[in-house]
Amino acid sequence: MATHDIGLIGLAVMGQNLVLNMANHGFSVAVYNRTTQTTDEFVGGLKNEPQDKVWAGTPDRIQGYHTLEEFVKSLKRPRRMMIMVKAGAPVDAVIEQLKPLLEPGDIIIDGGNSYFPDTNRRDADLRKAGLRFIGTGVSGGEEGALKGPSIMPGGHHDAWPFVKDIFQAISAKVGPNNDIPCCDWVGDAGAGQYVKMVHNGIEYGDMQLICEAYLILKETLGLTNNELHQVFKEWNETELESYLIEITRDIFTVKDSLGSGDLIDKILDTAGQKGTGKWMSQHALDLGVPTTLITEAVYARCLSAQKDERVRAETVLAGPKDAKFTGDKKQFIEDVKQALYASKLCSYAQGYVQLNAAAKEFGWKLNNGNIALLWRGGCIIRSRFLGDIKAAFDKNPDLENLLLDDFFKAAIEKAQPSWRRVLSTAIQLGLPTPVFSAALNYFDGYRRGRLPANLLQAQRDYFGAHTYERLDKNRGEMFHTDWIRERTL
Ligand code: NBP
Repeated sequence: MATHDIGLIGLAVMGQNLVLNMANHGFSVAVYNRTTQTTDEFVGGLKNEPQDKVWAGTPDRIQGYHTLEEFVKSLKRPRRMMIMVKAGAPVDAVIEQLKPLLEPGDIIIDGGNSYFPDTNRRDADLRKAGLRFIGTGVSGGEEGALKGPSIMPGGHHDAWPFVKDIFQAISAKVGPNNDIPCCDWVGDAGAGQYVKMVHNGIEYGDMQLICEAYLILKETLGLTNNELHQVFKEWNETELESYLIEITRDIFTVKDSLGSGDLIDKILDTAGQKGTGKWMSQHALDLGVPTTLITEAVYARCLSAQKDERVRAETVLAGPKDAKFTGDKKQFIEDVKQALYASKLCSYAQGYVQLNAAAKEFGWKLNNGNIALLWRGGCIIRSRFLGDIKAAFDKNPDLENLLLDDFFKAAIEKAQPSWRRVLSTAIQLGLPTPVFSAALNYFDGYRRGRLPANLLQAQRDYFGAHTYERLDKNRGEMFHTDWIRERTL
């Protein structure tokens, strides 16, 4: 008998926690996993879960199935089923198994970290088969999945009314009454996955900026971990208040359980990258938009991964000798805070520029203010700052660049002297600040009506007859010069 509100396929950590979240909100859920033992262990173990994880009565709302046929038959119509398996080929494999079991109008939701061109393709294929597909970003890791993630759905718009109640019920909530869901419709086809990719890219940028602030404070002022804890604690009570600043504050307090001292000082300084930051940078290049911070953040991870080579290089290559910071310590900490804020603003400005370019490319209608709201809670980049971004887009939905909003324009003007002092100091001391620098370079480039690309065009025309446009003629009117013949010296 068709009894379940929704079905979920893929019972690894994300799937299990989403199921519990749905059941905790009163929805009845059918579950299926390729390895049936996982289904049995999950469903069988529910009665023994601690009460803070599973509310009383929840287990009765979750039922396991060993075959997809039984699973599909158990769902109310139109059938709603969410796939939470490993991104890539496994998602296609599950869709292919489901297709013959479904009826027109049924809804397949992919909640994994899928690459947006795959979501575009699946949306188009499933439309042809009469099915409705949703590709949704889910952010917040395992804890978010259980207690309230940020959810960014896109795909077949007709499917949205059928999943809206469930998604908005299980999502994180923000606002004075904690009742505004961090979940709303994003746009057609792969728009939801695209927004999730941009979220992850921004996360890369935010994390690297914090790491650079840490390096500058540690190397310039010699702050101890205790002092760093204090600095981040204070910053978290300002406009920088965010999940990432909060966890950074806490990290400096953790002792090494395997030895003496603080754990942070024992951690190997190499970072990996799973792909979403890279995807965003790759697509920025395809679109021809300068998403420089996030790309530098990806490169910073790549350089960090070259540990052995860096250790060898350290013995060969020297930085500035005897360079020392001599300024005011308190002022410098404030300068770093301002630099971090201004750089972060550039990162979000770039992220939105890329989102708008992608929307234009794919014909998506995105609501930028709503996207800021989706990220306001539940996800890794949640912050007070996103409320200001929402306000900026609410004031002007067609805002070309966040840097042009009055509130942010004033903020960056205020931060500018500090931002420049911090970077000058870092350069003089030889400290690597790829993302802080990329931010300031973007700002300095974006705010100039004239860049040196006139010389670039002359060079291209010189060696390749690529032609150029002139300042004093109509755009699109092309000129070529025989530079060798015209040389005057
Ligand atoms: P995993 O990404 O580790 O995937 C494991 C699940 O995929 C298992 O249920 C496994 O079934 C199933 N699976 C595989 Br692998 N190949 C399959 C196939 N060919 N057919 C059917 N099922 C298959 O799980 P996860 O960490 O829970 O993540 C799920 C999705 O959510 C991923 O796309 C991930 O990127 C995304 N995500 C994860 C997080 C996080 O914090 N972990 C956060 C946000 C998003 P089996 O048990 O039979 O092997």
